[in-house]
Order: sequence, then C-alpha cells, then structure tokens
Amino acid sequence: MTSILVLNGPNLNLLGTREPAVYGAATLADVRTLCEETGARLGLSIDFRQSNHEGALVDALHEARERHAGVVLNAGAYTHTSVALRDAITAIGLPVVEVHLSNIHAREPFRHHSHIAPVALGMICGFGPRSYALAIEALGAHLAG
Ligand code: CA2
Repeated sequence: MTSILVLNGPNLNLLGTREPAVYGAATLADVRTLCEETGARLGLSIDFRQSNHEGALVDALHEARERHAGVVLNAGAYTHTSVALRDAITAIGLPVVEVHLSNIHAREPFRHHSHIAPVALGMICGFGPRSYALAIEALGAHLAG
C-alpha cells in the first residue's frame, strides 16, 4: 500500500487547547483521525507525526525517503524561517504538499512568506483540519499519476 508521511511542526501538539479563534477546536488527535480516515478511503497508509524540534523534522524527512511515497507537511512557524527544512525537501526528492490550518496570507505579514512553497508540489491553507484531507487527496492523485 502506498504510504504517506503527515508531518507536523512546532506547537501543533497544542491544537484545540488554545487560540480556538485562529486554529479551531479540533485537537491534533482529531486531525490524525481525519487523515487516517482520508487515507483509508483512498487506499493510502498514513504515518502521522509531530515534533517541536527543527532537527527532528529534518530527520523525519530524511527517513521518509526510504519509507514513504510523499509527504504532507505543516511545518508550523518553521515554514517562515527554516532553510534547513527547505533543503531537506530538495534533498529527499519526494513530492511534498505544504499544508496550513489557517490562511497564512490573511494573517500577519511575517506569515506570508514560506520557505517551503518554492520546493513543494503545492500548498493548501485556510480550511482548518480539512486542509489536511485536501492535501492527502491531492498528493494521492499525484502519486496515482
Ligand atoms: O495555520 C497553520 O497551520 C500554521 O502552520 C500554524 C502555525 C503558524 O506558526 C503558521 O504561521 C501557520 C502555528 C501552530 C501553533 O498552533 C497552536 C495551536 C494552539 C495554540 C497555540 C498554537
């Protein structure tokens, strides 16, 4: 079965506990369930992970090269700062779909720039947890050719 890594960055473990006006009421466990249900519907295996550490996210991307056909990545705030994550995406050569719960372009100017977007297959933002389901569908369709 085709396997997809869904990788989450810093502070996303707090989802559903703070800032519900921005990020909604769903917890990261709820997002995981939605991703697994979406994967099951499409015949895709989902490996769902989160880390608050930039290096651990780089390591997870490197490991994905051996284990997964593609990646759905919510790099959190590292989206706007991390050349290391961008370089890791380029290095592994897997298709990566960038995803965000919020519409980063409708928020503070410092969130408008993404280091990930230029090396991503595409980007989906602004639909809450549904952004993840849409990203898995898009990546699945891309992998199916
Ligand atoms: O909208 C997204 O998915 C973001 O990647 C979320 C990041 C933010 O830095 C990006 O600009 C956009 C922040 C994730 C932090 O999530 C929290 C959840 C609950 C309480 C506090 C933070």
